[in-house]
Amino acid sequence: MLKSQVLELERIREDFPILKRKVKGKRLVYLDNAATTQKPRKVIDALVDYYERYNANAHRSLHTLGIEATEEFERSRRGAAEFIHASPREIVFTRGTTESINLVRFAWAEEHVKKGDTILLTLMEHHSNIVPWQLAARRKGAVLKFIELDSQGRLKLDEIEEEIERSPRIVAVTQCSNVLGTINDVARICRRAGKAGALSVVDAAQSVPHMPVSVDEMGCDFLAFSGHKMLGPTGIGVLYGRRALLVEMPPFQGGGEMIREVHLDGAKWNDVPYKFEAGTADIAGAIGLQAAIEYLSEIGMDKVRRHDVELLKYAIDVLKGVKGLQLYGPDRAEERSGVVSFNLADVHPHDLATILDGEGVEIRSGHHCAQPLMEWLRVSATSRASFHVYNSYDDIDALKAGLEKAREVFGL
Ligand code: C6P
Repeated sequence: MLKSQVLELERIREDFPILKRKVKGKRLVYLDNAATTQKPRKVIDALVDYYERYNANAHRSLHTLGIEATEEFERSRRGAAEFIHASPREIVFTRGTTESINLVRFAWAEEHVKKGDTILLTLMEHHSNIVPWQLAARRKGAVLKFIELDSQGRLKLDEIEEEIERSPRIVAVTQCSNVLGTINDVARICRRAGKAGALSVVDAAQSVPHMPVSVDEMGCDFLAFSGHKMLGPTGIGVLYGRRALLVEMPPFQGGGEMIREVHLDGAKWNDVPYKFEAGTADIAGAIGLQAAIEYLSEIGMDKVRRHDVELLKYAIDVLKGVKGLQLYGPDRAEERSGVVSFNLADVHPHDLATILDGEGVEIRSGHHCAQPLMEWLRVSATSRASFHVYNSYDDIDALKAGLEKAREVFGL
């Protein structure tokens, strides 16, 4: 086995029970981490421990179990805040990136976007960072503008800066593309947006799980990410929001816990962040997310990033050696996060994914919820392999072997 020069892979792989299973009689080679990651024992144990020992609602009951559940839930909020260098009061728990962005659309854009305003996006956005803005624009009579990419799928920075000078209302941009892997200089974009009086919204679904992220350094107004892409459970995510903005925003949903008092003729809102957390939260999810954050922090996000780059370099090299394979995204591993998208001649990505599955290699095929980007690439779909801390060079070799098998099957 080619060992990682950054991580103790054998030890890490031991932490993930699922990696012991077989797929179609073959070793599981899980390369669909951009869709969702696998979970370490520490996360699974944290979920079981909550349900077995102190299951209760948070912020409601004053009994022992209720107090313990509340303490752990709030410890998770502090953990998430520390992880991205924010204050716990700026951390709103949501169901994930999608809900986080929709929260900004309903609670901020609904009040502030006016007829004729521009909402600036890029061609590499996930549908979660397009459709909410389409809905807002339609309702308010605003206009969407999409920044172009260069031939390697990198954002045209000059173009985005020029557009920002024209004072858009919102600049919503992904930190890393889930298809191309491209990493965007969001700090520079947010700084420019701030100067031009535009709101900056960063989709960090593919960055927070893979590299150190500091909202403090980035200077964004809002940042969204999902627990399940960073070794945590599904159903939990985070919206970071600058405190002053959260304080002045109206609630997103109405219900229990988001109020201070309710009378027949009206209600007063709770403090932030609780004002945005109506109803019983995903308490187990938040506790599981905290375990994932601790797990990643023990490894160190610098190392997670270096491991990604190491795998990317190898993958780009290996995949370039597969005849008929077209790779998308920046050439340099340093310019992308742990994602490689490709097409093999005219083989449909779903057929390719099925053949690879037969070899135990799990990749994603399709439009990856980024259809405008597919249109720009002039394809209907791609195949995509994506990495995380437990992936090794061996996994990439298995991907290459599967691709060679596909070439044989399709007579290429
Ligand atoms: N991308 C993928 O396979 P949710 O579903 O809310 O946790 O995350 C949405 C989302 C938003 N932005 C980006 C950049 C994303 O990659 C995703 C999720 C998955 O690429 C599922 S479509």
